[in-house]
Amino acid sequence: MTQYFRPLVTAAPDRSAHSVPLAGGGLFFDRVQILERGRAPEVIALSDVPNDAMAVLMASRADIAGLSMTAPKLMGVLNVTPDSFSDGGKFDAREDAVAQGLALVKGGADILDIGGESTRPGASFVPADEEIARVVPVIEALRAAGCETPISVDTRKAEVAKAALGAGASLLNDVSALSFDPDMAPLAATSGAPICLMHAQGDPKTMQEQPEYGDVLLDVYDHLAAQVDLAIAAGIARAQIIVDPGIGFGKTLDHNLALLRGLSLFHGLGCAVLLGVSRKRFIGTLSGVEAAEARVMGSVAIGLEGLRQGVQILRVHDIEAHAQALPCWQAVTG
Ligand code: HH2
Repeated sequence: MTQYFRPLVTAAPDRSAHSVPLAGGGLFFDRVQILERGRAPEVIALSDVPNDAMAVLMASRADIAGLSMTAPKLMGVLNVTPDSFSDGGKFDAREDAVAQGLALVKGGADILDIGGESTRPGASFVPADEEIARVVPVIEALRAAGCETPISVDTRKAEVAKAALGAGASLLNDVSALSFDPDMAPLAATSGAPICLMHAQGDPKTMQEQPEYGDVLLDVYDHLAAQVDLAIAAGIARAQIIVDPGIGFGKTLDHNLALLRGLSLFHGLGCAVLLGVSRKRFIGTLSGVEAAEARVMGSVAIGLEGLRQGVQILRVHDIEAHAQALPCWQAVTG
């Protein structure tokens, strides 16, 4: 039976003499939880972890789009769609989108993630030409306005990704983890652009109908491991791959919570880890806050738990709240 090794992360003030850095960053671990299907988790000492697993957990992650992964980075969300679940229709006029992009950068975004197709539960498919017409002019206008922040394009389609890279984007964010468009992997390989592979079960249209897993944490991990292997086989360097458990994408509340509780497992894939919880439905369920844009405090709380488990990139809508929380959290844990 496959064994999985989840580092139990400690912040610097709590580290013991035999702790080691997690992924070459500012967090540490001195124990590991072994997970196995059908068995209760067990905590073991580092000396009992196989050398190859230790090496992956400890190795520094490469810079992504020129950004060091040794300290957390904030990715600001800019949806240029009429129907995104939290900001749909707010930025679909080009000048509003550009103003919001610049405001996100001013507010502290290290990366902008621009999307032209909503992937919220129940969302409909957007043809590539329409998606291109939404995102490309905004990327061009941001670059023309002097914005130098790395731009990621949130798309499942190679045609859109290619047009966005041509317009000045430098990262790809594929919520289908290469399973939607067979041309995405070769595009990422030839362009050399970093790519985020996000786990989703099913298509946005139907994914929340009845998501099912044997063991959600291990199933999502296995799927991402397989997609990382596929990406590497297509010529994408592991150093350019970011992994993301895909909170809310074909997951119930319990699935989301299990993934968040076990998040540090994903460092075992040897890639930077991205987390997107911002304003999501489950935060509304947990807090009783119905309006997506009012779920700021819940988003920050769960985002900080992601950072505590060593997530390198946090994808957020409310940049100012997170940009305020981050240095405070770093000061008390660093
Ligand atoms: N979540 C959304 C969209 N893209 N990409 C990654 N890597 N991780 C995520 O968690 C993620 C994502 C959904 O949020 P949003 O973009 O605000 O909504 P919509 O899909 O309705 O545009």
